[in-house]
Amino acid sequence: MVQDRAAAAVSEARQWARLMALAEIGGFAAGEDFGVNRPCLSVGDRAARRLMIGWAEAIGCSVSVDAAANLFFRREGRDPSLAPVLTGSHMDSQPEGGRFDGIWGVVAGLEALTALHDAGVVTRRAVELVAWTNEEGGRFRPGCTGSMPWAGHTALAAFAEVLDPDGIRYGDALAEQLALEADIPRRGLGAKGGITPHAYVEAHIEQGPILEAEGVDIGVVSGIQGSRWFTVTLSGATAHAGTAPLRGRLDAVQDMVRAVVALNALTADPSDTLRFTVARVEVSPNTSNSVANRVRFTIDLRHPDAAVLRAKGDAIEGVIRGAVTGCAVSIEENFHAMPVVFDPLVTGAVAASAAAEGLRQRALPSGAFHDAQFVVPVCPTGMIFVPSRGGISHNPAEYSSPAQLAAGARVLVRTLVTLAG
Ligand code: HGY
Ligand code: MN
Ligand code: MN
Repeated sequence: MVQDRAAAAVSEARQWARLMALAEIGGFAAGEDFGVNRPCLSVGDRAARRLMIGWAEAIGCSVSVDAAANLFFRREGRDPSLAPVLTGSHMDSQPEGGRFDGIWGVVAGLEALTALHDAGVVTRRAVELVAWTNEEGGRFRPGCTGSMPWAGHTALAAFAEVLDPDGIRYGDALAEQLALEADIPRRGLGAKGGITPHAYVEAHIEQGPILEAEGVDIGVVSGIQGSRWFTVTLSGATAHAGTAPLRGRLDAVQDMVRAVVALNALTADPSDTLRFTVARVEVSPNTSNSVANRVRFTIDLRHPDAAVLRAKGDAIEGVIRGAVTGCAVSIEENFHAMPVVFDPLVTGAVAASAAAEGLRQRALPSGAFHDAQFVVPVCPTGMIFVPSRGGISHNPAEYSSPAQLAAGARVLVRTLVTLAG
């Protein structure tokens, strides 16, 4: 079988060496761990992209970039008139991220293309690899600002005015990136502007504990739970911490506490299925002896059931307004990803590929969102998971072994050959 030849050409050592080379860009030691801080549209991001471009061009791939700065690598198939099969993930990391989240899926895609090249396998359909812009939403909120415009879910212009912590506009950071990559050929933005793929499969670390706990090698991902992100701004009045009576203060921190306590009650879930996180808080004037007149905090709400996600998310504003005692409230929803179910065309190919490799597999949903979530309405979509040590991610201790990642790459190349013919 052609799939066997392609899988046999996957190199565990080459894939690991590339991952470690990329981890050096923005890498930092954290105790005995090694983390990565490589924000999207940064100097480090551009250096990592150049590294990928060099490796891809060495095996004859053509390179292109679209208006959202999504970066594409294309390996021609026998019939250029056919829609390509697309694989990919993201290269940006969390500020205290690990060496595998996102970037492994891109390197695994390159490993698959390299294996096809080395094995002399030419598929019927072209195979394309994409590095999506800003999946994490760490530097610029929200995430997936590359895949959402590509999929037609949200217009690229909607993100232009988003500011990073240094006050840089997303639109300016994007323009700078595209100017510095002016030597790279352009392609139309989006499945409509470019070429609608025949299918999409994304390889990613699980970022959860299930595969490791059950001794399973490959996760055949069934779908992704829904995520909704909100930014809440409470506006009060600053005052002297020593002289202003507590009665009558418009204290934005105290009102945030009241709001979060009320939201904890709204989102309480004995089954521990719902995910509610407040993790980014900006306070001003942010001095110990002036009452805070403004607090901006984020809400990350997730659930696999669309009805629950809608009901709980829609209740947030009323709960906050009912809990605060004096501050003005403004709330903005800036990420709205409803749950998705992956297509049997892809999940079936992943399961068959894992079986052909003699690997232990199981179906499971993804707790983390991914660019794949937005590709679902465009073409048949699926994902491949490999185990994460201790289920740890978004943390320098994030780890998957060279062997686990090579098994994932062999399943990926088999899946791509099956889908591309
Ligand atoms: O937050 C997420 O789920 C993704 O890992 N960025
Ligand atoms: Mn990721
Ligand atoms: Mn992530």
